[in-house]
Amino acid sequence: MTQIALVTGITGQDGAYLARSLLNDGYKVYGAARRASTRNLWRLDDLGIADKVEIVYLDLLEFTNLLDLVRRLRPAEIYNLAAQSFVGVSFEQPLYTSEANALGVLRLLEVIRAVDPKIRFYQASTSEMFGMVHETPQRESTPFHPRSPYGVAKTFAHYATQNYRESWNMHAVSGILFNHESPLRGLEFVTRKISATLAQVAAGHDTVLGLGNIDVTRDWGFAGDYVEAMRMMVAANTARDYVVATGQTHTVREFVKATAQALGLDLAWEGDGATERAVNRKTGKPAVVIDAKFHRPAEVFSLQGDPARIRADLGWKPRVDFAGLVEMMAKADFDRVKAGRAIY
Ligand code: NAP
Ligand code: G4F
Repeated sequence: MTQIALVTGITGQDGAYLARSLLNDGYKVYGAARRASTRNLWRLDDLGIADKVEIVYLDLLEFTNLLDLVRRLRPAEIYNLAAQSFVGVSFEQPLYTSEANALGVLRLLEVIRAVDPKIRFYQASTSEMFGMVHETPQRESTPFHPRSPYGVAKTFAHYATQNYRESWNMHAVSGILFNHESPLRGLEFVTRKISATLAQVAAGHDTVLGLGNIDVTRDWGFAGDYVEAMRMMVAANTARDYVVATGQTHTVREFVKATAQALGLDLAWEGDGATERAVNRKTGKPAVVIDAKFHRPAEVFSLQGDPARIRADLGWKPRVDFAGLVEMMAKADFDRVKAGRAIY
């Protein structure tokens, strides 16, 4: 019998990779999207699966909408990837972020409890919950200390998922995923901003990359690897939460340098603090500058995950390392720029 999966956040980075993975294994995939005034399925187009996913309208703020959909589709698995996922914006829109990322998850859990508690549920938790980290590396037992409205809302959703598992015996699990990136990453996130802008500089465009704090560190992996971890958690015999990470950490500055190298850009770094910048030796023009508008009211300075538990229990491990990720993103954006294709 064909397995049915409902994937919320289908227009996002992870939605696209997860849908492809499920389709490859014969699933019927319903992709839940918010109504938009323009078609926004470019990631599904990029992976060549736009006509294979059945799009349904869903907004996490609409209880009846969620109830009707789950009643009608009767999925065996629900992956909740939908969220206001940009930490920076959550400081400007904390109420909306909480409606979607915290209460939206509770709405979905209530719907599953009412329709069929046997539906398996995946919640997209995040390393942002560790925030001002209490130990390094961070593991499942590390206390949470979120530093943004986004992190606070996701922490609520994380505990709600755990509570429904414990109260109603549901297979409801949270993946505590560290940053994962790809050529399909949104342009507002720092890695893709770097790869897209430096690809333009390398192609001779007159563009400057403005960044905030480049000393922060992140544990960056490849999104295509991380959606496999989601599926393993949902398929596991025991419902359990897992940290999903590479275990390696790098600064934003290192990401910039590695991307420049992958693109053959020769940068000369000068100055420090607010005046630090990198000049393109070929043109003598600044290619990277520090711009205070990208600083956040509260910062998560360092993240490094310990994926030991998911490796031991489920056999998951990342396939793409930092160098591979940087090269993949730089090449994809350079090819887009060279071909004159749209940069989304
Ligand atoms: P993304 O590219 O920003 O995608 C987010 C998706 O959520 C989009 O499809 C978006 O739709 C949808 N969405 C936003 N608000 C919604 C609402 N009210 N109702 C229904 N859909 C809504 O994010 P991602 O990188 O794929 O991440 C997927 C999930 O993992 C998110 O929950 C994120 O918070 C979490 N996460 C991500 C990472 C990471 O490093 N990528 C790490 C840990 C956790 P529109 O296209 O209409 O905006
Ligand atoms: O790429 P970022 O915006 O990702 P952030 O804030 O770590 O959040 C991402 O990962 C989380 C998992 O840990 C997810 F839950 C979340 O949904 C999202 O996918 O920023 C990374 C770091 C930050 O410390 C930020 O301050 O880069 C720093 N940064 C420096 N300059 C910048 C910039 N970030 C952005 N977006 N833009 C800059 O110009």
